[in-house]
Amino acid sequence: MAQDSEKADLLRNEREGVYWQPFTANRLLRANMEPRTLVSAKGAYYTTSEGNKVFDTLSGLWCTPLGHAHPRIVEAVRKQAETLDFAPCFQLTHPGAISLAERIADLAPQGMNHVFFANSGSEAVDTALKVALGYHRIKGAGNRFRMIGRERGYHGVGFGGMSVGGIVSNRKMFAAGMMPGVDHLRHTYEPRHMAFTRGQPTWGTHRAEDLVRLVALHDASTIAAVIVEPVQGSTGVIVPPVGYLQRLREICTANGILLIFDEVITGFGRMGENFGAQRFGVTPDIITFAKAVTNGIVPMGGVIVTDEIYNTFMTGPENAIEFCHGYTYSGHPMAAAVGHVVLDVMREEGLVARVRELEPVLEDAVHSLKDLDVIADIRNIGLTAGIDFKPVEGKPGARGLALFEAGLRNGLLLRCTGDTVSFGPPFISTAQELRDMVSTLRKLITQVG
Ligand code: PXG
Ligand code: PLP
Repeated sequence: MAQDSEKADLLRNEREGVYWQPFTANRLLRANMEPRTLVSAKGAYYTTSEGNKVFDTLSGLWCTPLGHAHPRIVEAVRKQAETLDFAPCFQLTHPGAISLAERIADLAPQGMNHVFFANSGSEAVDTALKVALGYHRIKGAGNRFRMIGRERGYHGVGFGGMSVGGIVSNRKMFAAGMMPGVDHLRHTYEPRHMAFTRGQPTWGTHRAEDLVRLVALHDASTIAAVIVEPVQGSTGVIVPPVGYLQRLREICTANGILLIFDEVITGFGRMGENFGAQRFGVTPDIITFAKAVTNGIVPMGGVIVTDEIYNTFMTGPENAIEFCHGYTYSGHPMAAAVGHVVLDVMREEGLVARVRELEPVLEDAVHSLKDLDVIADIRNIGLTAGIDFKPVEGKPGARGLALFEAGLRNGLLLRCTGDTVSFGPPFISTAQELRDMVSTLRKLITQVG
């Protein structure tokens, strides 16, 4: 009885909008609490309040590659809560954060040996931008203040990440709060040149030359950093053209500009390597990470920087704080404990190698939908894929929404943004589950039209 009334209260609160939900059409959600309420999760599946078991096609929001309720993680959370549940990280530390930083540095490209912790991708990005500004200032180049982002980029919702981001709907309402001096590269997605490409497109490498133009326009001496996602995740899996990231690296190096890879989605195995940097063979100066580092169970994010950047900060009086930046929860003991187990499980179960094995399975599965008239493009890399649907005439987004709702009642939790569906299934998925995911989607498409 008590439980029933509790449930009724919850539903009423939701309907009244007490809980203002992020990136959500709140009124639409409140009118459709069923089937959109998730009540439990195990392995690669969620259960909805209607009792439907749905396959987690995006690993939560790209963050739970090991699946849900992993017994080792559950145990680590319990144990850490009993031992050291919180430790201040300003002028103090604890063993878990130090050793996790070391393990993360070991996974990163050579020469990137220093880790600063935050609690989300947005905080990681803001941290990275501040590292870039501080680095140049210490070097006596404080006039290097410009940041270069990219159209269609997503770097979270902090003022910094929003400013370098390239999604207009996330920017226009807050235009007055943009960081000064930010410019953008064009994105590389041109479907007429690359539709239905498997892996990296060969068209678009020349778009890296945009950076040469921006350097000519603003002068290198005013530019601090370039920030890009190796693969643009949020805008529907936009894969970098062959050689594109290499060319950005060359131009940055030639002009003393720092290169930041935002690896919040591509980090920790999603590309079949520890980081996208290794998959694409390009070493940036700064990597941002979040999400999978703790399997999404306890929030954590951070940045990895080169020895050169770290050593530049470690100057001045020995008792001075070198970087006046940090969060109450930086290196949180609960997150650090979970991070350790996640890295243990990834190594012991060979999950990064498993991504490499599953990549062709997902690739073949998604591209098998090519015959469907309603599909405009299919793309994939690592354990990610994006499918664009042709919009219903006069109703952009309607097809995506219909697929999403149908999925929830037919075994699939789909991530639909507009008429694009993105896939980032758990690394623990079986090949059969990936094939079933796509054959269920085919049925949904037929059903929804
Ligand atoms: N950078 C990148 C590259 C991201 O993908 C962030 C920063 C921000 O992270 P936080 O933890 O502050 O949200 C992200 C987050 C989606 C989706 O459906 C993607 C993200 C978040 C939520 C949904 O693609 N990316
Ligand atoms: N606002 C106030 C009033 C604070 O005291 C603090 C931290 O002490 C913050 C914001 C920042 O919070 P966090 O460190 O969790 O990012």
